[in-house]
Amino acid sequence: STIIVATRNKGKMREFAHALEFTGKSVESMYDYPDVPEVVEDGETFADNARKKAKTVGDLLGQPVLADDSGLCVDKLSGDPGVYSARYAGEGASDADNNTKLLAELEKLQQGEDTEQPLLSTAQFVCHLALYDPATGQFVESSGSVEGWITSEPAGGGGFGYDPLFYLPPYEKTMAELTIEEKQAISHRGAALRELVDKLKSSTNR
Ligand code: ITT
Repeated sequence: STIIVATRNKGKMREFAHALEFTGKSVESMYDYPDVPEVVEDGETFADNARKKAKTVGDLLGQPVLADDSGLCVDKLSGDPGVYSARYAGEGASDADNNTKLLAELEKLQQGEDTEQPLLSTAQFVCHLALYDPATGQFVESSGSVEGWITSEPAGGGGFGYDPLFYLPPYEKTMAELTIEEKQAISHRGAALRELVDKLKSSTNR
């Protein structure tokens, strides 16, 4: 059997496939359902958007669907880009465009300060997961976050999105310098997935 994830983000897909390997199920994405239209993400929160993606696709396919809404909240930017993380530099922006925009916004704030400090602001990655079952109309949800710093010195070729700019002091590495296993162990998505799996286990054991 399969687990359907309402995503077209290849970085997320890789992480879900890896994290859910233990279930023995194969993970499908929206690339396996090309007729499913893009869901408009107009929610104010990660939770709203995750629920909307899971419910829209779940009702359409008539099968349980998992959705991930996630993003980067930068303290010096009052929590931006937040729910707009995927399109910070505009509709259809690439990860590289978004990273350039993020550094430009933070460097603007630094103007006039004569610092060489590469760590520009504290930040959190946040992930909200929603699993929706159209047969019952019920959601199972979870969330996770991880704290780090935005660095002006991008590093690493792993991960996706803002990972090369997300510096983790305890590891002295960016998220993009971690292996997929290391990222999973500390990331917002890893934490949210572990919480979801625990919730599903305890509900089936009752
Ligand atoms: P789907 O809606 O198809 O799943 P998306 O990329 O549009 O894909 P989101 O709206 O949830 O998904 O936006 C998530 C964005 O947040 C993503 O494009 C990255 O820019 C950023 N992001 C989320 N998780 C990340 C991670 O683990 N590492 C780096 N950046 C991440």
